[in-house]
Amino acid sequence: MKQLQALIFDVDGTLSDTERDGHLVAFNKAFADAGLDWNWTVEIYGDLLTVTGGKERIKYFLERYLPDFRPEGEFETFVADLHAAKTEHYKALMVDPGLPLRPGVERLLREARDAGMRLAIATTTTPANVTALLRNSLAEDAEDWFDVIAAGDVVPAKKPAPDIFVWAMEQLNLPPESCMAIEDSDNGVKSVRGAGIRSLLITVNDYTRHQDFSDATLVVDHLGDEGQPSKVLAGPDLVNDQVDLDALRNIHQYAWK
Ligand code: XBP
Ligand code: MG
Repeated sequence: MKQLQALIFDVDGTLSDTERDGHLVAFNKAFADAGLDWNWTVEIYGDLLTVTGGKERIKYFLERYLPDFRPEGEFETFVADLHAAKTEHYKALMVDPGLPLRPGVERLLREARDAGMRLAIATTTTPANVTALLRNSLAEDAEDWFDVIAAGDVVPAKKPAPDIFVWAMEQLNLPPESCMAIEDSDNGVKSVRGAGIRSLLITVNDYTRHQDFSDATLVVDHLGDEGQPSKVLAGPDLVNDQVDLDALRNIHQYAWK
């Protein structure tokens, strides 16, 4: 049995509700700037979330909803430019109005950091988006809290492929038995399990609460914070009403027993 040495966090939907309140808003702003009359609703976006990655999501939208659409100029360039404009809007939204972290995220990160637990990120989103969220919603120096920030196109295949978690563990120089992943989606579960990580905590959100998390070690509504107890949806009970470091060490043992 290996000791738990690192926590690898997903970003979107896990650290913050960035999908609904960040990415979706930024996509629609970029479409309007480009003179496109596309308006992704919260509902349509729920379907589009089956595909991870913003560029990949735009392509999936076109295939599924506008199969006859042809941009002026080269298709890949059109998608890349639209996506770059979306990233600019996203970064601006992280500053104004900014987005809160989900309950207990800051508490757990601070506890883990103080205890010397190594921290990493594995996400499909663009690196600049991660930086913008961490700086504005956590702390000015929050990027330095993480030994590894694995993001976006650093690997060719995005979640549900395991590549981003494999890459993060290579950078950490740790095997799967020493790591726990914290995720919010079924695509995340597939990626984590494909990378050989068994220790998996899920915090659900409105987009993901009905997905299949039977492969997770523990499923909660959120991590829990002062006055906001965490509710266990599947897996072993929490001793306190929060997911703290003791709880993570316990579920790590449980996952590998
Ligand atoms: C997150 C995503 C991301 C964002 C968009 O998935 O799918 O693609 O929605 O980011 P996960 P970019 O939480 O599973 O990592 O537009 O920067 O690609
Ligand atoms: Mg996510």
